[in-house]
This record gives sequence, C-alpha cells and structure tokens, in this order.
Amino acid sequence: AHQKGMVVWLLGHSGAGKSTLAQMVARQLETDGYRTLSLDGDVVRAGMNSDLGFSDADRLENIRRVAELCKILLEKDLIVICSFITPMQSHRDLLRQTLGDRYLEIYLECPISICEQRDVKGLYRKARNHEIENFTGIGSGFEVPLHPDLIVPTALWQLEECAGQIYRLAISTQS
Ligand code: GGZ
Repeated sequence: AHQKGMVVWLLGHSGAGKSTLAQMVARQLETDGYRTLSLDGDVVRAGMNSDLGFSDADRLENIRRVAELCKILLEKDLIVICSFITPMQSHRDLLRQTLGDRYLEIYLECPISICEQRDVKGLYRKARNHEIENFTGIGSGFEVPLHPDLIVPTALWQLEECAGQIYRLAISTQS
C-alpha cells in the first residue's frame, strides 16, 4: 500500500522512555505493513555525529543534521521515528521549519526526579558526581515544548498505553 512520509519525533529527558517507545511504535507499524526507519540520539551520536558534544551549538548541529537526513528519507515516503532529547524550543522550531506538515512532535513528559530515580544507564549519578558536564536537566537546560502535537505522560501511563497513543497519532496521518 502507498504510504505518506512522516517524521514521528519523540523528545524528552534522558530516561523518559524515548528509545523504548520508538522501538514499540516502529514494531507495530512494521507489523501493519508500514515501512519505517528509526534514528536514535545514542546511535546517531556514536556514528554520523561523533564529532559533536553537548554544548548548545553542538546540540543544535546534531538536530539540524538529523532534520536534513529526515528530509531526504521523506522522499522515499518512509515513516521516520526519531528519538532525541531536543531540549530547546529553537530546535523544535527548526524541525517544523525544515519538515513542515511532515513533522509530528511528541513530548514524552516525565519529571526529571523520576528519570533520575530510574537512572537506567547511571548517567544522572555521573552527572551529579561531575563526571559528565552539561547533562540535560542537571548542568544543561530543557525547555517545556510550546507546541507539541501530543504529550505522553510516561511516568503516569503504562508503556503499552503510551505506545498506543503515539501509534494512533502516527496512523491518523496516513488516511
Ligand atoms: C544529555 C547525554 C549527555 C549530556 C551523554 N546531556 O539517555 P541516553 O544517554 O542513552 O541518551 C542521551 C543521549 C542524548 O543525545 P541526544 O542526541 O538525544 O541529545 S540532544 O537532542 O540534546 O542533542 C544520553 C547521552 O546522549 N548523553 N551526555 N551531557 N545526554
């Protein structure tokens, strides 16, 4: 079946559930016959953007390059699922400017205190111990998104419920 290219952009703090939910949504879409491609901050920064750190300028460059890559991938009508902290409103404005109506902004809302309690990768502890500088929510800022298309409270809802909401919004763009 023909599909419409879309970028499903998941943003929020480290530990808010971006990567997990991206995987769940991609899997469901693939099961339903959609062609997807996933881009995750961790993976992209290990390769394509390994020259970038976490200064304001480098985060903006990280997002800018991924936005341009998304634009190319949209030419193949893929559903591109992106997971990046995307901490500044200027980042989201750039995405909407670059991708237009192909951009779905989804804010995974999770109190930083809960992300820090979970601390799946031990990064918050390291940030508190000054072993990581400029860590989002500790040494570096996160602005509450002004115009998200969907807010998913990942600390309040079960993962399946969160994934279901994102999936429904994604497929609502397809018909
Ligand atoms: C934020 C950092 C930092 C700092 C390393 N601040 O939870 P993770 O580990 O697996 O994913 C995070 C990832 C964030 O990269 P993004 O490309 O999503 O960030 S941004 O949108 O702001 O450009 C985290 C890890 O990198 N990490 N140091 N200082 N996250």
